[in-house]
Amino acid sequence: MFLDHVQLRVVAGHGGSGAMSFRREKFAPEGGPDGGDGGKGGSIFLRANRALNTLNPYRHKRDFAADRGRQGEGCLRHGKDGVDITLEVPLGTVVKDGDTGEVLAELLAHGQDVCVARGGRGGLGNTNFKSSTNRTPRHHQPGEEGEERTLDLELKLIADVGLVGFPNAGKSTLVSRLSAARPKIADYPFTTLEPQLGVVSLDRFGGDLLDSWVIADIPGLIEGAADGAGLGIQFLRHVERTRMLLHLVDLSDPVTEPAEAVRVIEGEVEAFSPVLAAKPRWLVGTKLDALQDEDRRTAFETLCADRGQKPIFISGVTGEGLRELAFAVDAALKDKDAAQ
Ligand SMILES: Nc1nc2c(ncn2[C@@H]2O[C@H](COP(=O)(O)OP(=O)(O)OP(=O)(O)O)[C@@H](O)[C@H]2O)c(=O)[nH]1
Ligand SMILES: [Mg+2]
Repeated sequence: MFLDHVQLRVVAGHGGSGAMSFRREKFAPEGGPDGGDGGKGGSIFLRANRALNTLNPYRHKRDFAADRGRQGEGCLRHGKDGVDITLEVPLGTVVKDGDTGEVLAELLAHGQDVCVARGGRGGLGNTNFKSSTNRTPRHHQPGEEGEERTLDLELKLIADVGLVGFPNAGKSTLVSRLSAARPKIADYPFTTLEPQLGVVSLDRFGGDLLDSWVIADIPGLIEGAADGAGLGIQFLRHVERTRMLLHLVDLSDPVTEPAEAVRVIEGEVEAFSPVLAAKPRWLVGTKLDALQDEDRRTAFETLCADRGQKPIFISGVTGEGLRELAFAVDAALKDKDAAQ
Protein backbone atom coordinates (compact mmCIF):
# COMPACT_ATOMS: atom_id res chain seq x y z
CA MET A 1 0.00 0.00 0.00
CA PHE A 2 1.19 3.49 -0.68
CA LEU A 3 -0.25 6.89 0.05
CA ASP A 4 -0.73 9.24 -2.85
CA HIS A 5 -2.85 11.81 -1.04
CA VAL A 6 -2.51 13.20 2.45
CA GLN A 7 -3.72 16.20 4.41
CA LEU A 8 -1.29 17.91 6.77
CA ARG A 9 -1.77 20.65 9.34
CA VAL A 10 1.18 23.00 9.64
CA VAL A 11 1.64 25.78 12.18
CA ALA A 12 4.65 28.06 12.00
CA GLY A 13 6.24 29.49 15.15
CA HIS A 14 5.07 32.66 16.83
CA GLY A 15 7.61 35.50 16.79
CA GLY A 16 9.26 36.33 20.12
CA SER A 17 8.31 39.62 21.72
CA GLY A 18 10.71 42.56 21.84
CA ALA A 19 12.13 43.42 25.28
CA MET A 20 11.53 46.48 27.39
CA SER A 21 14.70 47.19 29.27
CA PHE A 22 16.95 50.10 30.33
CA ARG A 23 20.66 50.24 30.86
CA ARG A 24 21.51 50.13 34.55
CA GLU A 25 25.11 50.79 35.27
CA LYS A 26 26.89 52.04 38.33
CA PHE A 27 27.45 55.51 36.93
CA ALA A 28 24.47 55.67 34.61
CA PRO A 29 21.42 54.96 36.76
CA GLU A 30 19.19 56.64 34.17
CA GLY A 31 20.59 54.70 31.19
CA GLY A 32 18.84 54.61 27.84
CA PRO A 33 16.66 51.81 26.48
CA ASP A 34 18.43 48.56 25.59
CA GLY A 35 15.62 46.06 24.96
CA GLY A 36 16.51 43.72 22.09
CA ASP A 37 14.17 42.40 19.40
CA GLY A 38 12.37 39.09 19.59
CA GLY A 39 13.47 36.18 17.42
CA LYS A 40 11.59 35.04 14.32
CA GLY A 41 9.29 32.03 14.66
CA GLY A 42 10.34 28.85 12.86
CA SER A 43 8.89 28.38 9.34
CA ILE A 44 7.77 25.14 7.72
CA PHE A 45 9.09 24.08 4.35
CA LEU A 46 8.39 21.18 2.02
CA ARG A 47 11.33 19.87 0.03
CA ALA A 48 11.38 17.35 -2.83
CA ASN A 49 13.59 14.35 -2.22
CA ARG A 50 14.11 11.85 -5.03
CA ALA A 51 14.76 9.06 -2.54
CA LEU A 52 11.02 9.04 -1.70
CA ASN A 53 8.29 7.70 -3.94
CA THR A 54 5.32 7.80 -1.61
CA LEU A 55 3.79 9.95 1.10
CA ASN A 56 4.17 7.03 3.52
CA PRO A 57 6.27 9.11 5.97
CA TYR A 58 3.02 10.99 6.71
CA ARG A 59 0.89 7.93 7.31
CA HIS A 60 0.79 8.56 11.06
CA LYS A 61 2.18 12.00 11.82
CA ARG A 62 0.25 14.76 10.08
CA ASP A 63 0.50 17.74 12.43
CA PHE A 64 3.62 19.84 12.48
CA ALA A 65 4.34 22.93 14.56
CA ALA A 66 7.58 24.90 14.42
CA ASP A 67 9.25 26.51 17.46
CA ARG A 68 8.49 29.99 18.70
CA GLY A 69 11.08 32.74 18.46
CA ARG A 70 12.55 33.58 21.86
CA GLN A 71 11.94 36.91 23.58
CA GLY A 72 14.44 39.72 23.22
CA GLU A 73 16.45 40.62 26.31
CA GLY A 74 18.22 43.57 27.87
CA CYS A 75 21.68 44.66 26.70
CA LEU A 76 20.32 44.66 23.14
CA ARG A 77 20.27 40.89 23.02
CA HIS A 78 18.08 39.52 20.24
CA GLY A 79 15.93 36.54 20.98
CA LYS A 80 16.92 33.35 19.17
CA ASP A 81 14.98 32.43 16.03
CA GLY A 82 12.75 29.37 16.18
CA VAL A 83 14.13 26.38 14.27
CA ASP A 84 12.60 25.78 10.82
CA ILE A 85 11.05 22.44 9.97
CA THR A 86 11.61 20.86 6.57
CA LEU A 87 9.30 18.05 5.51
CA GLU A 88 10.63 15.80 2.75
CA VAL A 89 8.22 14.77 0.01
CA PRO A 90 8.60 12.76 -3.21
CA LEU A 91 9.21 14.37 -6.59
CA GLY A 92 5.89 15.07 -8.29
CA THR A 93 4.14 16.27 -5.13
CA VAL A 94 1.49 18.88 -5.82
CA VAL A 95 0.89 21.11 -2.80
CA LYS A 96 -2.51 22.72 -2.41
CA ASP A 97 -4.04 24.93 0.23
CA GLY A 98 -6.55 22.64 1.93
CA ASP A 99 -9.14 25.38 2.38
CA THR A 100 -9.04 27.21 -0.94
CA GLY A 101 -7.74 24.45 -3.19
CA GLU A 102 -5.17 26.90 -4.59
CA VAL A 103 -2.05 25.18 -5.93
CA LEU A 104 0.88 26.49 -3.90
CA ALA A 105 3.62 24.54 -5.62
CA GLU A 106 4.56 21.52 -7.68
CA LEU A 107 7.78 20.03 -6.44
CA LEU A 108 9.42 18.38 -9.41
CA ALA A 109 13.18 18.70 -8.97
CA HIS A 110 15.34 17.16 -6.27
CA GLY A 111 16.03 19.74 -3.56
CA GLN A 112 13.31 22.15 -4.73
CA ASP A 113 11.54 23.62 -1.71
CA VAL A 114 8.64 25.86 -0.81
CA CYS A 115 7.74 27.68 2.39
CA VAL A 116 4.21 26.60 3.34
CA ALA A 117 3.92 28.42 6.68
CA ARG A 118 6.03 31.47 7.48
CA GLY A 119 7.19 32.02 11.02
CA GLY A 120 5.99 35.22 12.73
CA ARG A 121 8.39 38.17 12.81
CA GLY A 122 9.93 38.98 16.15
CA GLY A 123 8.66 42.13 17.89
CA LEU A 124 10.90 45.19 18.17
CA GLY A 125 12.53 45.95 21.51
CA ASN A 126 12.08 49.32 23.14
CA THR A 127 15.48 50.54 21.82
CA ASN A 128 13.81 51.02 18.45
CA PHE A 129 11.39 53.60 19.80
CA LYS A 130 13.91 56.04 21.19
CA SER A 131 13.54 59.56 19.80
CA SER A 132 14.57 63.10 20.67
CA THR A 133 11.30 63.63 22.50
CA ASN A 134 11.14 60.26 24.20
CA ARG A 135 14.45 59.02 25.54
CA THR A 136 12.95 56.39 27.79
CA PRO A 137 10.40 54.64 25.61
CA ARG A 138 8.48 51.87 27.28
CA HIS A 139 6.92 50.73 24.06
CA HIS A 140 7.95 47.34 22.73
CA GLN A 141 6.18 45.03 20.31
CA PRO A 142 4.79 41.55 20.69
CA GLY A 143 5.89 39.01 18.08
CA GLU A 144 3.69 38.23 15.08
CA GLU A 145 1.72 35.04 14.87
CA GLY A 146 3.08 32.25 12.72
CA GLU A 147 1.08 31.22 9.66
CA GLU A 148 -1.19 28.26 10.01
CA ARG A 149 -2.46 26.15 7.15
CA THR A 150 -4.07 22.93 6.11
CA LEU A 151 -2.27 21.41 3.15
CA ASP A 152 -3.41 18.84 0.63
CA LEU A 153 -0.51 16.92 -0.79
CA GLU A 154 -1.14 14.92 -3.92
CA LEU A 155 1.38 12.76 -5.62
CA LYS A 156 1.67 12.70 -9.40
CA LEU A 157 3.97 9.82 -9.96
CA ILE A 158 6.99 10.10 -12.17
CA ALA A 159 8.20 6.69 -13.26
CA ASP A 160 11.76 5.60 -12.53
CA VAL A 161 11.66 2.57 -14.77
CA GLY A 162 9.95 2.00 -18.12
CA LEU A 163 9.00 -1.37 -19.58
CA VAL A 164 9.46 -2.13 -23.24
CA GLY A 165 8.94 -5.30 -25.23
CA PHE A 166 6.75 -7.10 -27.72
CA PRO A 167 3.03 -7.39 -27.03
CA ASN A 168 2.41 -10.37 -24.77
CA ALA A 169 5.97 -10.29 -23.41
CA GLY A 170 4.54 -10.18 -19.88
CA LYS A 171 4.95 -6.48 -19.05
CA SER A 172 1.61 -6.01 -17.34
CA THR A 173 1.99 -9.30 -15.53
CA LEU A 174 5.32 -8.11 -14.14
CA VAL A 175 3.76 -4.81 -12.97
CA SER A 176 0.92 -6.67 -11.29
CA ARG A 177 3.36 -8.96 -9.46
CA LEU A 178 5.69 -6.16 -8.34
CA SER A 179 3.14 -3.53 -7.34
CA ALA A 180 -0.43 -2.97 -6.19
CA ALA A 181 -1.38 -1.82 -9.71
CA ARG A 182 -3.84 -4.09 -11.52
CA PRO A 183 -3.33 -3.63 -15.25
CA LYS A 184 -5.34 -5.80 -17.62
CA ILE A 185 -3.55 -9.00 -18.58
CA ALA A 186 -4.56 -11.26 -21.46
CA ASP A 187 -3.06 -13.66 -23.95
CA TYR A 188 -3.62 -11.46 -26.97
CA PRO A 189 -1.41 -8.67 -28.23
CA PHE A 190 -2.12 -5.04 -27.39
CA THR A 191 -3.99 -5.76 -24.20
CA THR A 192 -2.49 -2.63 -22.67
CA LEU A 193 -3.76 0.45 -24.47
CA GLU A 194 -2.84 3.14 -21.94
CA PRO A 195 0.30 3.51 -19.87
CA GLN A 196 -0.10 2.67 -16.22
CA LEU A 197 2.15 3.21 -13.23
CA GLY A 198 2.83 1.03 -10.24
CA VAL A 199 4.83 1.65 -7.09
CA VAL A 200 7.23 -1.16 -6.29
CA SER A 201 7.64 -1.06 -2.54
CA LEU A 202 10.41 -3.30 -1.30
CA ASP A 203 8.48 -4.15 1.85
CA ARG A 204 6.47 -6.49 -0.39
CA PHE A 205 9.70 -8.49 -0.68
CA GLY A 206 10.86 -8.18 2.92
CA GLY A 207 12.69 -4.87 2.39
CA ASP A 208 12.16 -1.45 3.90
CA LEU A 209 8.79 0.29 3.57
CA LEU A 210 10.50 3.51 2.54
CA ASP A 211 12.48 1.92 -0.29
CA SER A 212 10.45 2.00 -3.44
CA TRP A 213 10.54 2.81 -7.12
CA VAL A 214 7.94 3.48 -9.77
CA ILE A 215 7.43 1.34 -12.84
CA ALA A 216 5.60 2.35 -16.02
CA ASP A 217 3.73 -0.25 -18.06
CA ILE A 218 3.17 0.75 -21.68
CA PRO A 219 1.67 -0.93 -24.75
CA GLY A 220 3.81 -3.40 -26.66
CA LEU A 221 5.96 -2.47 -29.64
CA ILE A 222 6.30 -4.32 -32.93
CA GLU A 223 8.53 -3.99 -35.95
CA GLY A 224 7.65 -0.79 -37.79
CA ALA A 225 6.07 0.83 -34.70
CA ALA A 226 8.08 3.95 -35.51
CA ASP A 227 6.12 4.14 -38.75
CA GLY A 228 2.81 3.60 -37.00
CA ALA A 229 2.54 -0.21 -36.99
CA GLY A 230 0.55 -1.64 -34.10
CA LEU A 231 -0.15 1.14 -31.63
CA GLY A 232 2.90 3.04 -32.84
CA ILE A 233 5.62 4.38 -30.62
CA GLN A 234 3.93 7.48 -29.25
CA PHE A 235 3.66 5.72 -25.90
CA LEU A 236 7.42 5.75 -25.59
CA ARG A 237 7.15 9.39 -24.57
CA HIS A 238 5.72 8.13 -21.28
CA VAL A 239 8.99 6.41 -20.51
CA GLU A 240 11.20 9.17 -21.87
CA ARG A 241 11.61 10.72 -18.44
CA THR A 242 12.37 7.43 -16.70
CA ARG A 243 15.87 6.68 -15.51
CA MET A 244 16.21 3.20 -16.95
CA LEU A 245 14.35 0.68 -19.08
CA LEU A 246 13.61 -2.98 -18.60
CA HIS A 247 13.36 -4.74 -21.93
CA LEU A 248 11.24 -7.85 -21.57
CA VAL A 249 11.96 -10.82 -23.81
CA ASP A 250 9.51 -13.76 -23.85
CA LEU A 251 11.65 -16.88 -23.64
CA SER A 252 8.68 -19.18 -24.21
CA ASP A 253 7.90 -17.68 -27.61
CA PRO A 254 8.22 -20.58 -30.07
CA VAL A 255 8.44 -18.31 -33.09
CA THR A 256 10.70 -15.37 -32.37
CA GLU A 257 14.29 -15.95 -31.27
CA PRO A 258 15.47 -13.74 -28.36
CA ALA A 259 18.08 -12.09 -30.60
CA GLU A 260 15.42 -11.11 -33.10
CA ALA A 261 13.10 -9.76 -30.38
CA VAL A 262 15.92 -7.65 -28.98
CA ARG A 263 16.96 -6.35 -32.40
CA VAL A 264 13.43 -5.18 -33.24
CA ILE A 265 12.73 -3.43 -29.95
CA GLU A 266 16.14 -1.76 -29.88
CA GLY A 267 15.50 -0.47 -33.40
CA GLU A 268 12.17 1.06 -32.41
CA VAL A 269 13.61 2.65 -29.27
CA GLU A 270 16.43 4.16 -31.30
CA ALA A 271 14.03 5.41 -33.95
CA PHE A 272 12.02 7.13 -31.23
CA SER A 273 14.71 9.20 -29.61
CA PRO A 274 18.40 9.32 -28.87
CA VAL A 275 17.53 10.31 -25.29
CA LEU A 276 15.65 7.08 -24.75
CA ALA A 277 18.25 5.02 -26.61
CA ALA A 278 20.96 6.39 -24.30
CA LYS A 279 19.23 5.20 -21.14
CA PRO A 280 20.50 2.15 -19.32
CA ARG A 281 18.55 -0.90 -20.47
CA TRP A 282 18.46 -4.31 -18.90
CA LEU A 283 17.28 -7.38 -20.76
CA VAL A 284 14.86 -9.44 -18.71
CA GLY A 285 13.93 -12.96 -19.86
CA THR A 286 10.27 -13.64 -19.00
CA LYS A 287 8.01 -16.70 -18.68
CA LEU A 288 10.85 -18.87 -17.46
CA ASP A 289 8.28 -21.39 -16.20
CA ALA A 290 7.07 -21.96 -19.77
CA LEU A 291 10.51 -22.25 -21.40
CA GLN A 292 10.41 -25.20 -23.83
CA ASP A 293 13.64 -24.90 -25.63
CA GLU A 294 16.87 -24.65 -23.62
CA ASP A 295 18.54 -23.04 -26.64
CA ARG A 296 16.42 -19.99 -25.97
CA ARG A 297 17.93 -19.67 -22.52
CA THR A 298 21.47 -20.02 -23.88
CA ALA A 299 20.79 -17.52 -26.65
CA PHE A 300 19.48 -15.05 -24.09
CA GLU A 301 22.54 -15.54 -21.87
CA THR A 302 24.79 -14.85 -24.84
CA LEU A 303 22.89 -11.66 -25.66
CA CYS A 304 23.31 -10.49 -22.07
CA ALA A 305 27.00 -11.39 -22.03
CA ASP A 306 27.54 -9.38 -25.23
CA ARG A 307 26.16 -6.34 -23.45
CA GLY A 308 28.14 -6.97 -20.30
CA GLN A 309 24.96 -7.64 -18.38
CA LYS A 310 24.14 -10.38 -15.91
CA PRO A 311 21.18 -12.37 -17.28
CA ILE A 312 17.92 -11.77 -15.43
CA PHE A 313 15.22 -14.43 -15.60
CA ILE A 314 11.75 -14.09 -14.18
CA SER A 315 8.42 -15.82 -14.10
CA GLY A 316 5.21 -14.01 -13.37
CA VAL A 317 3.62 -17.38 -12.69
CA THR A 318 6.00 -18.88 -10.13
CA GLY A 319 7.34 -15.53 -8.93
CA GLU A 320 10.91 -16.63 -9.61
CA GLY A 321 13.40 -13.78 -9.93
CA LEU A 322 10.96 -11.03 -8.94
CA ARG A 323 12.49 -10.28 -5.56
CA GLU A 324 16.01 -10.16 -7.02
CA LEU A 325 14.82 -7.86 -9.81
CA ALA A 326 13.06 -5.50 -7.37
CA PHE A 327 16.19 -5.19 -5.23
CA ALA A 328 18.60 -4.95 -8.17
CA VAL A 329 16.64 -2.09 -9.75
CA ASP A 330 16.42 -0.31 -6.40
CA ALA A 331 20.18 -0.61 -5.93
CA ALA A 332 20.88 0.62 -9.48
CA LEU A 333 18.65 3.65 -8.99
CA LYS A 334 20.31 4.46 -5.68
CA ASP A 335 23.71 4.16 -7.34
CA LYS A 336 22.58 6.66 -9.94
CA ASP A 337 21.34 8.97 -7.21
CA ALA A 338 24.79 8.89 -5.70
CA ALA A 339 26.43 9.53 -9.06
CA GLN A 340 24.29 12.55 -9.89
N1 LIG B 1 3.53 -18.97 -18.34
C1 LIG B 1 3.63 -17.67 -18.18
N2 LIG B 1 2.75 -16.84 -18.74
C2 LIG B 1 2.89 -15.51 -18.55
C3 LIG B 1 3.94 -14.98 -17.77
N3 LIG B 1 3.83 -13.64 -17.80
C4 LIG B 1 2.75 -13.35 -18.55
N4 LIG B 1 2.18 -14.48 -19.02
C5 LIG B 1 1.00 -14.56 -19.89
O1 LIG B 1 1.30 -13.92 -21.11
C6 LIG B 1 0.14 -13.24 -21.60
C7 LIG B 1 0.46 -11.77 -21.85
O2 LIG B 1 0.76 -11.15 -20.60
P1 LIG B 1 0.65 -9.58 -20.39
O3 LIG B 1 1.24 -9.32 -19.06
O4 LIG B 1 -0.73 -9.10 -20.67
O5 LIG B 1 1.63 -9.09 -21.53
P2 LIG B 1 1.98 -7.60 -22.00
O6 LIG B 1 3.41 -7.56 -22.33
O7 LIG B 1 1.50 -6.63 -20.99
O8 LIG B 1 1.12 -7.49 -23.32
P3 LIG B 1 0.55 -6.18 -24.07
O9 LIG B 1 -0.13 -5.34 -23.05
O10 LIG B 1 -0.40 -6.72 -25.07
O11 LIG B 1 1.73 -5.51 -24.70
C8 LIG B 1 -0.94 -13.45 -20.57
O12 LIG B 1 -1.74 -14.53 -20.97
C9 LIG B 1 -0.17 -13.82 -19.32
O13 LIG B 1 -0.92 -14.61 -18.44
C10 LIG B 1 4.85 -15.90 -17.17
O14 LIG B 1 5.80 -15.53 -16.47
N5 LIG B 1 4.66 -17.22 -17.40
MG1 LIG C 1 0.18 -5.18 -21.11
